[in-house]
Formats: sequence, structure tokens, C-alpha cells
Amino acid sequence: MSDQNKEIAEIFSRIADALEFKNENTFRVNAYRRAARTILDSSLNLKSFYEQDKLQEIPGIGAGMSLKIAEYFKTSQVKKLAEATRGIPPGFLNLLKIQGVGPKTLRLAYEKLKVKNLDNLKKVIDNGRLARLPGMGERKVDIIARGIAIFSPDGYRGRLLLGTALPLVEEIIQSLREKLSIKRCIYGLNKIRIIPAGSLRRMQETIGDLDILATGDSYREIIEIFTRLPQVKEILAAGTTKASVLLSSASGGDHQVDLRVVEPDSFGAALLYFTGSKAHNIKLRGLAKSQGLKINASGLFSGAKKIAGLTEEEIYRTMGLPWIPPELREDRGEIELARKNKLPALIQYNDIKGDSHVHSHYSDGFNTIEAIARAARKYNYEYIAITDHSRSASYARGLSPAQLIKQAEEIKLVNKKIKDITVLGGTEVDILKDGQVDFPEDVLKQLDLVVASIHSGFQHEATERILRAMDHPYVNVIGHPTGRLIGQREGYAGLDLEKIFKKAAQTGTALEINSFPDRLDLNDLQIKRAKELGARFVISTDSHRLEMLDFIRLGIATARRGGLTKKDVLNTYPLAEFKKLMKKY
Ligand code: DGT
Ligand code: CA
Ligand code: CA
Ligand code: ZN
Repeated sequence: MSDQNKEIAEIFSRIADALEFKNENTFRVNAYRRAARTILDSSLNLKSFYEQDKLQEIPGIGAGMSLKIAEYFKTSQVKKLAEATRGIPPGFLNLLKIQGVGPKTLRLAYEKLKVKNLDNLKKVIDNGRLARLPGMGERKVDIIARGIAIFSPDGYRGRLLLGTALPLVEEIIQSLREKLSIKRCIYGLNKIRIIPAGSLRRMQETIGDLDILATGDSYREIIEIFTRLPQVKEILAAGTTKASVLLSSASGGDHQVDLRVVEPDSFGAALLYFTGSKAHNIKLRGLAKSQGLKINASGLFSGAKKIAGLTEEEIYRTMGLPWIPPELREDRGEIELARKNKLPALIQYNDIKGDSHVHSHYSDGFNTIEAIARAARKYNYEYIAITDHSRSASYARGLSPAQLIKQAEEIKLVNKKIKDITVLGGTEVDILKDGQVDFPEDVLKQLDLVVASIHSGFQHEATERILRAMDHPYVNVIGHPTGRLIGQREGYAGLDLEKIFKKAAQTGTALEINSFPDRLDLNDLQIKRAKELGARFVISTDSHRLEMLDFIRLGIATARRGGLTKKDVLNTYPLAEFKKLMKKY
């Protein structure tokens, strides 16, 4: 697309934002939004349409918008933008790029709480005032808080974290199912299947747009119900087999969801196609071709005859392959492995026996040890490890040795009271600037497990510090080994991961797969390499609130993408074995 197209689209959407912020006529707001979207989606070169005086012939561009586009080419600006943004603090509307923040929310925050910039916004989130505004609430504020976590001032890249996208799609599919089953008696719908596809099904760490695939015997009703869901802010397109919508800001903000409805006998083929990745699809198509077959979104064909399409299994099988889990479909060697029948038996989503990194109210968590233990039941865990911060992490209210002893006593009491979950006593001990850890050996040796992490001095010889920590006789796990935050921070400077992975294997120190949505640290490729070098892992959530225990599936997904099996992951082992594994010598 030409840069001028992009710039005009950007101007139009900024005008739309400003008008909506000022609560102007929705019709006018939508005209600008639609024009912006049309320009972005079409590959037409506006400049040449302008030169031939044919702007109005572009579908979706009316007389008013044509004038504005012409004005841009004549004067290099659109006066309406200055007019629309008059009185709004400079840069303020950039806050709309934060996921979860829409013009209405922003207006409310501006009028009622005098929010004028990012710092103000963070403040009213932290002090709870935003949540108390009419129509806001904890849930919406939570989405915004996560949005801020990945918002970078140089322009948010527009991708959702997996941890944000997954609940969104699940909620949409859930409402679709409910609404369809109510209508089922009326429309005679049956055999409905609705399933996420695209990068979300592959559990990629960030998601561009959301793809949903459905089948059933009444396309029209499925599409109609989808486009009328309360989560939908704007319908971009709605045809007979496909619809695209934008989500309302409360449901994730301006993210696109594509729904496609397909024939039941093509469902497997369509699911395979729309799950991607593109690179996997291309490899698969090449393989089909070498077998004299043709594969597309409606099936696998031999000449004109369809020989598979109902399920993914059937298609892979017909091509002589086992079914390949979506998390592996990145063209990273999975098709070659499948051909040799050597795909790893990936760790399953219910294989984890206990979370090995959880914070309680003793440091910067919010819950009591008893509450955490009770919450662990929901996950069918056998154990859960409390690993609060150590004293150097003063910002996180890190524990002194005396507080750690007090906590150990409380853990004993909770274990007496709650029989079906074992609470393990641990710590997330800081790796200090010289590579020593923050507690002496005689304290650490009394604990069930020790996670060691870097929380300060990111620029300061991180590799050496981590290597030294792995030599420590009581350090069992390196927490969030790279320190990266997705979209915000690269991680510790100059890290030599090859050295670290080798040392992990050699010293029997596990590497953490931290499941926090903006961490996912190690990531998929790092996991794959660490495994090749002989390292072992734990998957943990780093929870600070009970609902964060849910993050575990993000870590498991990442482990699967890295090709891990159950036995690579130490906290898949039953309690007695896990405790033994947490002894180095
Ligand atoms: P995203 O949305 O950027 O996170 O990534 P995806 O993988 O969800 O990509 P998306 O939404 O553009 O398309 C969904 C799937 O559809 C993609 O994974 C594979 C399939 N697909 C899309 N375009 C093409 C294409 O040009 N060729 C092939 N073979 N497959 C495609
Ligand atoms: Ca997608
Ligand atoms: Ca898509
Ligand atoms: Zn940490």
C-alpha cells in the first residue's frame, strides 16, 4: 500500500477518534471509520484515482470523503483533523491505542477523573477510581491494565497477547453456542461446530486477528447471531459464508474477528487451511503435489475426486502423515518429523501436577496461603509451591529469613488442614549483582524448592550471574530466564543462552517456562534449543492472584510449541518424585 494511502487512513481514523471522544454524531464518526477501513483494506492507489477525478467510484468512499482525500493531495493536510482535535491535549488520543480503551472510556476518564495522559490513567487504575465509574468495573479495568502492559509509546504494534486473546475468543464462542442452542429449536440447527483457528489455535504468543471456523446447517443464522453479539462494535463485512467484525473496546478494543462457516464435509480441510501457519500450509501443499494430489480449503483431491476433507486426521492420514498438533504447525521441521513418524508426544494440557512459582500476601501477592491451596484443587494439582520474593526485592516486599520461617510455620498448619493439596515452601530468591543469591545456604536448604531470578541490574553481566546461580547447590530453577516482556522489554542485556542451557543440563538446574501472558519466558524456540542441549524445565504461573493460576495453559502451550514431552517437565511428576527432583545432590 502506498504511504499516502496509509497516511490518509490514519488521518481519517484520528478524526473519527476525536469526534467520537467529543460525543459527536455516530453517523459522521462511522463515515470516517468506514473510509479509513476501506482505504486500508483496498489495494487501490488513491493518488491515481484522484488524478483521474474518480475517487467517488471507490466503493465505500462517498462525496464528502472524496473531497477530503482531494484536499489532502492538494494541500498535504485535512483541515478537519485540526478542527476535530481542537481542545484535546496533544498526544492524548494515542491512549486509544491501548487495548481496552475506547473513546467512551477515555471521555469518561477525562471528564470525571481529569485523566490527561498515560500516567494519570495508570494512577486511576491503581487507586481503583476508574473501576468505580459507571459502566466500568474490575473486568474492564483489568483488560485496560493488561493493555497498558503491552502498550509502547512508539506505537502499539496492534497484536494481542495470547493471554488476552484466548479468553476473548472463548467468550465469543461460548455466547455463539448459547445463542445458537436457543435458536436451534426454531431454525432446526444441528451438528454445529465452532472452533478457533489461525494463530490462536496454534497458541502463538501474540495474535493479529482472531479467526473462528463454524459449520452447521444454517449459515445465515450463524452469521446473523455472530454479527449481533454484544461484543461486536462494528461489522466490517457480512456475507453468506463469512463475516468480519471489530470488537467493542470493552471486549478487547478494535480487534478484528473473522468468522467463516463451511460445509460439514469440508470442515477438516477448512480447519487445516485456516489454522495455518501459512508456511505449514505451503509445505503441505508441496507434499500433496509430490503425491499427485491437490489440497485446498475444501479438501484433498485426486484429480476432480475429493478423497478427504471431513477431519484433519483424515487429510493428514491420506497423505501418509499422523495428525500434527496445531502448536507445531510452523514449518520448523514438523512435517519432516511426521513423515518419519517421529513427532514428539507433546505434554498435555492436564499433565501438570503442581504450580511451582506462586506469590502470596507475604510478598507482593494478594492471597493467603490457605486460599492458594484451596484454589489449586480446581486444577487437580497434587501440590503448589509458595515462592515469595527475597529481601533484596524490597519493591515487592521481599521476605527476611525471619519472615520465611514464620511462613514455613503457616504452611505446616495449612498442610494439616487441607489434605488433598500439599503446599511446598519455597522462595523466588534474587540473583544479586555478583551472582550470589539473596539468602544464605542454611536458609535455602530448609526449603522444598528454590527459584532464582534476576530482578535488578539487567544490564549487568546477566549471563555470568545466572551461570553462578546454577552452580549453587540449592538453586533448583532459574525463573523467567531471559527477563523479556513481550512488546515492552528485550530482557537482560547480552545474554548467552547457549551457555546457560548447557550449564542447566550439566548442573541439573531446571529452566522455568514462566506462563505470565507478557513473559512466556523461555519462549518456544528457546525451549526447543534448551531441550536439544539436554535441559529440563518447570512450567509455572508466577501468580499474584488466584485467577492468574489459569495462565498455566499459556506456559503449557509454549512448551508444546517448543516440542516438550511430559517427561521434560519436572512438575508433571507426582509429589514424591517432584520433591526428589528438587534435590540436586
Ligand atoms: P495472525 O492473525 O497474524 O496472528 O496470524 P494467522 O496465522 O492467524 O494468519 P491470518 O489470520 O492471516 O490467516 C489465518 C490462516 O489462514 C493462516 O494461518 C493460514 C491461512 N492463510 C491465510 N492466508 C493464506 C495464504 O495466502 N496462503 C495459505 N496457504 N494460507 C493462508
Ligand atoms: Ca489470525
Ligand atoms: Ca484472519
Ligand atoms: Zn520474578
